[in-house]
Amino acid sequence: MGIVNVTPDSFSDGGVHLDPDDAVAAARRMIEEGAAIVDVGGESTRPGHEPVSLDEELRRVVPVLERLDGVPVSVDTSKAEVARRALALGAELVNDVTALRADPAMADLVAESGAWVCLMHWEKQPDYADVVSDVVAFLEERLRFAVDAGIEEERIVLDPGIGFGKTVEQNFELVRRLPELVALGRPVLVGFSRKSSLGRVLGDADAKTGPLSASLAAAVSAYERGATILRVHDVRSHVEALTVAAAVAG
Ligand code: HH2
Repeated sequence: MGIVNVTPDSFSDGGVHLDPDDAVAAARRMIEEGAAIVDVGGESTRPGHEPVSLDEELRRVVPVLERLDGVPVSVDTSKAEVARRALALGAELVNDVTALRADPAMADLVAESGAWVCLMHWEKQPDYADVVSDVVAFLEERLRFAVDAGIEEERIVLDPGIGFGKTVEQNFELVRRLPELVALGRPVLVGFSRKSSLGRVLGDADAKTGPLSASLAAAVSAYERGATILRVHDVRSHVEALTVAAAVAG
């Protein structure tokens, strides 16, 4: 999954794709480089981000989606109205980092549209007994909620939410013990690309991002532990690394 942030303030690529033409070109290039889908988002979720109004999020995302006809698209949003417009323009997956908790209209919209949905773990004030068990319990609960709302279980993807309210050690433990999430029986998405825990484990205690080399190692580690979707900025390098990892796995 290639990341197309149409935002001025995303943590690693803020402002890069703010112009719709640049975002569309980046998305098409990612597909050419081997991405199965591109994730288009108009609101940053990095720590301390500015909330974005509905109008502003639509203004950023809609012109991009209008020009991505025929490209497999996921929309990174927590707002049902943004998701509704994106689905009408052909998006196939709703990537909701709040796991259907921010907008009460989101679950019904996804159910009625028949789209895929990604449910991500994010506790704003975490108090983990055991981070992995707590993430598993949360995702199990959101999975049940989604199915009860009428979303087909076969259309649901789960995500541990790397970097969302977790320490460096907790982020790595989630990947180390990814099989406990995979055991829930749904595809697991991991988004470790460029995240600050990578820079921090390399020795920079104040890192805001991590380098490509570290992103590749995290993606391959997650793949080897059962992740099926890797959300990444640098598509070509990840496709190459994962192709080799897959060849080794046989
Ligand atoms: N991470 C980010 C945003 N959306 N969605 C899912 N499902 N999983 C993730 O790990 C995830 C996500 C944050 O990364 P990025 O999009 O690069 O930055 P920002 O939120 O600052 O736009």
